[in-house]
Amino acid sequence: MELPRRAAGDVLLAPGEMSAIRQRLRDLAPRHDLSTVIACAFDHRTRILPFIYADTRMVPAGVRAIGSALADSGFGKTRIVLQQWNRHFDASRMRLDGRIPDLFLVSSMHLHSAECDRLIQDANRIDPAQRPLIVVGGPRIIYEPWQAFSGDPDNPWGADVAVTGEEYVLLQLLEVVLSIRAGNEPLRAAFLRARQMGALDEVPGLVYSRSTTPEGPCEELVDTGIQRLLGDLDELPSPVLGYQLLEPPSAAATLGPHALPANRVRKHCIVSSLVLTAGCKFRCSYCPIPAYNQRQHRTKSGERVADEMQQIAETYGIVNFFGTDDNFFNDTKRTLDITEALARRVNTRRRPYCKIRWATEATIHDTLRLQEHLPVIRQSGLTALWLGVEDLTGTLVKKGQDENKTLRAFRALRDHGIYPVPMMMHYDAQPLVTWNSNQGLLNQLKVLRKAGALYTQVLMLTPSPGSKWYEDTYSSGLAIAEVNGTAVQPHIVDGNYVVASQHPRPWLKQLNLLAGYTYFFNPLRFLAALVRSHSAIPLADLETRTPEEVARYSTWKRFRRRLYLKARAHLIDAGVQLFGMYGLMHTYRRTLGWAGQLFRGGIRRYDRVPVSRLRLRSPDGGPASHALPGTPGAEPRQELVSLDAKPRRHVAA
Ligand code: B12
Ligand code: SF4
Repeated sequence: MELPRRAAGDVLLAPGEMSAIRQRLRDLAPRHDLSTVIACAFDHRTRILPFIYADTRMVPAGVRAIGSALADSGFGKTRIVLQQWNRHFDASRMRLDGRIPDLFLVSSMHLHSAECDRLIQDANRIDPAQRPLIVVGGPRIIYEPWQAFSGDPDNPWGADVAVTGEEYVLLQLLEVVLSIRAGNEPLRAAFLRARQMGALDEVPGLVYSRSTTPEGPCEELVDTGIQRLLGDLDELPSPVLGYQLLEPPSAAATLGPHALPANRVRKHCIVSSLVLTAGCKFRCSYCPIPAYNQRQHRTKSGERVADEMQQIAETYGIVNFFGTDDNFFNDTKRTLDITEALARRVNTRRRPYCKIRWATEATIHDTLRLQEHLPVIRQSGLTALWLGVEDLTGTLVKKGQDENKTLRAFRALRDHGIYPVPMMMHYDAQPLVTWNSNQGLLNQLKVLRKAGALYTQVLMLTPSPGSKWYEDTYSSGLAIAEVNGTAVQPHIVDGNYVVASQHPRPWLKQLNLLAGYTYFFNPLRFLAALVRSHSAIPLADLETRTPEEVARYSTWKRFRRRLYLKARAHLIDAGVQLFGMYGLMHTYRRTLGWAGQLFRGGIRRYDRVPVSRLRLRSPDGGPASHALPGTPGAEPRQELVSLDAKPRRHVAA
């Protein structure tokens, strides 16, 4: 089920509202010496192809954005802990400036659920009188917020509130809570009062728990509805701030005295992910993105993007960027606004612009549509484009792509100096090899490699919360619940493991994924790449130093530099092959066992979508926006007799 749509005309925040709340909080902040720890949940068992390396060497934009929003609003005493870098972090022992923080925020994707739950449970071990206000958010929570609350009365744990939206929702929540907080009252106590007063119900984008006693187990969840979206992304706080808040990588369970110094950020984070645009005009049935964005396409202005890249490059020395776009080429005017602004600065050939390289995602259809603009797009520094090819024959999904169009798009990109990276999807009906057509997985990989793909990803279709197909994947019996008594755990629901298949031999599908990668990354191809490189495309050997620097070189040094740039452009292909083989070793190590499990059989499938065990309702007792069909709560609400419900004094701060 997709997320429901807000009423027409009430989808976006009023222009200027984001800037206004930031200012209002800045005014409130000096009266509240808040300290915050933001944890990014990360399950290290997920470290395999095709995301190995990108998963740990790029600070996730979500936690960085939340940290930036807090710092920008006057709450600079904030630390971002990445489990990617601090795998032994123990929330029950966290101290910031020698004290337990007031706020503990957890961000998680669905596949990192086990770690997300552990972080919340650790924080729950803190004495309730001192416990921070626990808030969860991120891609996992946006679609299934109830997962942050245990539905097991024998093992109660949970967050205080789940945020099903973006920065604005958190800031609005803070504003409400701080506006009733008395003096040095614990923040969580103020939150509990706000909850009791119904003040949270006016903040769309929250799910909070209710229980009969303040510290008792959660009995039902209240869903305040779908968030309003920020339309103009220029109103967001600068991402530069977030990098100042990172906990240095360590093996310790506790936090260090200081955040990672600016001059050491680049050592650990070589790529900076940046929000440029959000949303996509297509409606692929397996994708939750269009509904999440309420069919909106939101962007930053070109000047703003160029400023952000400049500031990050100058402050931290990071010159590689990844746009978190769903489909960067979605809208011609907006694409050109960003790329032309960047190209203008790159063309000055000044630092840091001459060094900036970036990549993002787009569709084949839109790449062809924007063909004539590829020169300026490349000038902007775009060097690689991830393309949702999925299936060359269009059997699985059609979004304006087929073999001919894909090859045309690849050619156009490469001719203009942009590496195309195909994202493929393997599915039950796709054979490994076919003899008379290009339907087979290896056939398609062969075509794409020949067309110049240096890297690829091949994922198996998996249930994706918030997508049109989500429930069907379960109710049709496609989704596997357990194999041989081993339950399908969230960390393997990432497209790299066969967890939804009606193939009579699902283990074969798992082996097909490995065969696909082995076909693409192998020693023979590495040797071939050394001789006949696919990476030596136009502009791959472009000078990244300023003309003044190069002018100072002697003729010999200039010659050596040219040689180096040419050799580097040539060797990238072989380098990617080596990297692919390294990642493949981890992929074999992790996924081969699952193929074995599937081979042994004993597969039990879901017959319906898993839903919240807890009742989920809207503030007025009606059905909740985030409830899946079958969730308790469709029935009229019975009033909870709550100790919490005792009238309390409304204390204005
Ligand atoms: C970049 C990206 C990656 C990078 C991440 C690298 C990195 N370290 O950052 C790479 C390539 C490694 C990657 C891999 C995968 N990804 Co990915 N990825 C993205 C992408 C395109 C951008 C993520 C991003 O930075 N967004 C921008 C930030 C600002 O948005 P955000 O994270 O959602 O955060 C906002 C809100 O969620 C909220 N928020 C976030 N955290 C918190 C916390 C609190 C307390 C609060 C209040 C709010 C809050 O506020 C933030 C600011 O607006 C998204 C799609 C998208 N457009 O978001 C998919 C996405 C995150 N990926 C997804 C998936 C599924 C995967 C994979 C499993 C592969 C796959 N099957 O597609 C792997 C997992 C790898 C791993 N081991 O972790 C899904 C997650 C779905 C889910 N329900 O969890 C997404 C949403 C795409 C989709 N299908 O919809 N991915
Ligand atoms: S084109 Fe990509 S982002 Fe757009 S709906 Fe399809 S899968 Fe989602």
